[in-house]
Amino acid sequence: MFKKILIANRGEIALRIQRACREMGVKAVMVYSEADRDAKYVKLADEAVCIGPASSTHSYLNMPAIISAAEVTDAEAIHPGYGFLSENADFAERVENSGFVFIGPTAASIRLMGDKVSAKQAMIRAGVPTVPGSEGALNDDPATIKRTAKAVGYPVIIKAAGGGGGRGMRVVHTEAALLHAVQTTKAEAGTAFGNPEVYMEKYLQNPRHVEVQIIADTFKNAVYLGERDCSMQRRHQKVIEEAPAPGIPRRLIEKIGERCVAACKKIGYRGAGTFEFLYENGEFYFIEMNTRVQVEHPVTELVTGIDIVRAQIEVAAGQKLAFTQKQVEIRGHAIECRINAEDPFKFFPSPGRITGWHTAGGPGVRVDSHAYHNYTVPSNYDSMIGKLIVHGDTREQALARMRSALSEMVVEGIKTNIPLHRELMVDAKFIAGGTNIHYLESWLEQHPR
Ligand code: MV4
Repeated sequence: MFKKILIANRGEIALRIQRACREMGVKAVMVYSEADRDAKYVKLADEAVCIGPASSTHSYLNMPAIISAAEVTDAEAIHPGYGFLSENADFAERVENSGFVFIGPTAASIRLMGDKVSAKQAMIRAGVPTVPGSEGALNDDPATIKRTAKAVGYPVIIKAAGGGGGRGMRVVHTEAALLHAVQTTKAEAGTAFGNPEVYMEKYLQNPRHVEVQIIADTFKNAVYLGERDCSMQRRHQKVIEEAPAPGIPRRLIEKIGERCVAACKKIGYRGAGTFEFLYENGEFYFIEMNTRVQVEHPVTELVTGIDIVRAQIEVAAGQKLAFTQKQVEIRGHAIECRINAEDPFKFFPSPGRITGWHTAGGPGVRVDSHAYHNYTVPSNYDSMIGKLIVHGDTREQALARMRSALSEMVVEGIKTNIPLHRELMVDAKFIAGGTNIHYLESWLEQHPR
C-alpha cells in the first residue's frame, strides 16, 4: 500500500478521499488554491501545498504545480477526484511519466473514452448495446449524411466526438434541417474541443439515465456494483440520484452489468468507472463512459457496503479486488440529494459565509460535505457544497428517511436547493419512481415561482 497520496481536488470529494486515506493509514497531501486556504479539510490534511490563485485554470488545472507538489512532499500517487483533471489523459500520462501512480485508469483508457466515437466503437466490439446511428464519425458527403439519417429514422441527434456530458449536441427533426445542423455542430466542436468530428444517433425522446458502476483491478478482475438512476437533472446537472433504479427487472441489470464487465476485461480497464446508458422501453443504450469516481458514488456504497474510494486506491496500488461478483449484493435502497449553494427555484449561485449549519443524522443517514459553521463558499467553483445520502430497507423507507433528514437540515447565510429537494420528495410522480430525464425541467415549468 502507498504511504502517501496527493489529493488533486477540493471540496467534499477532497474530504471524502482524505477520509479513505486516514482509514487506510495512508498519509494525505492536500493541494489547495488561495480561495480554499482556510477550508477545514486543508487544515486536517497531513500536509498541504498551495498551488495557485482561486482561478481553477491556475490551480486545480495547473498540472506542473500539482506534480511539483507531489515531488516536494514525496507522495507516491495522485487521486484526481472528479472534474478538474480527473479525465485528462495528458495529465494521467504526465503523472505516470513523473514516476507517480495515477489513481484511475491508464491514459490510453481515458483517451479511448474521451473520444465518444472511439468509445462507442469499443463498446460495439465488446458487445455493449449502443444507440443506433452512424458507424463512427460522419463524413462530409451530404448524400451519405442524409441516407444515414433516413436509415436511422428522425428525430436524430448530432453529437461531437469531443463532447460529452451534454456539450456539443443538436437534435434534428427533419431532413430540411439536417445538413445545417451537422455543419454548425462541427464548427462549434472544432472551436470548443479542437476536434470537428461528429456522429449521429437516433434521438430517444423519453429515456431515463441509468448508469452502471464498475471497478477493475490490474489482474483482469472486474465487477459491476449495480446501477444508479440519475434521471432527475436540470441542464445536465444531476440533482437526485438513487440505487437501485426503480422498476428495472434484476435480470436486465445483471445482463447489462455482465456486458460492462466483459467490456472492461476486453479493453484492459483498471480502476473505477461508470457506463452511462439511456434506458427506454426496457432497453439499455450505451452513451458514454466516465473514467473517474462520480459525485453519486455514495448511493452505490450504501447499497453494496463497498467503499469505492478505498477500492480505487487498492487497485491503483496493485492489489487484487477484495471481493468477487458473487460477493456483491444489493441491499435496500439509497437516495442522494445534491446540496447546492444556489437559489432553489431560480438556480443562480449563492456563495458566501454559512452563518448556520446543522446537518441531519440518525439511522441510514450520511452527509458528505466539507462545509461547516462560518465556512465561506467561494464563488470560483461549482456550487455543490455537499450531499445528503440516505439508505433504507426499501425505497419507501429511504424516501421517509430523506424527508426526515431534509427537515433536520439548517443552512443559514446562503441560499441552498434544500427547499427544492423537500418538494421533490413529496412529489407523487417521483414517489412512484421511474421519472425520465425531462421530468424535473417540466416540473419546474409547472411550478413557477
Ligand atoms: C442522447 C439523448 C437522446 N438520444 N442521445 C446528454 C448528455 C450526454 N451524456 C448524452 N445526452 C443525451 N444523449 C440520444 N441518442 C438525450 C440526452 C440527454 C440527456 C441524457 C442523460 C441525462 C440527461 C439528459 C438531458 C438531455 C439530453
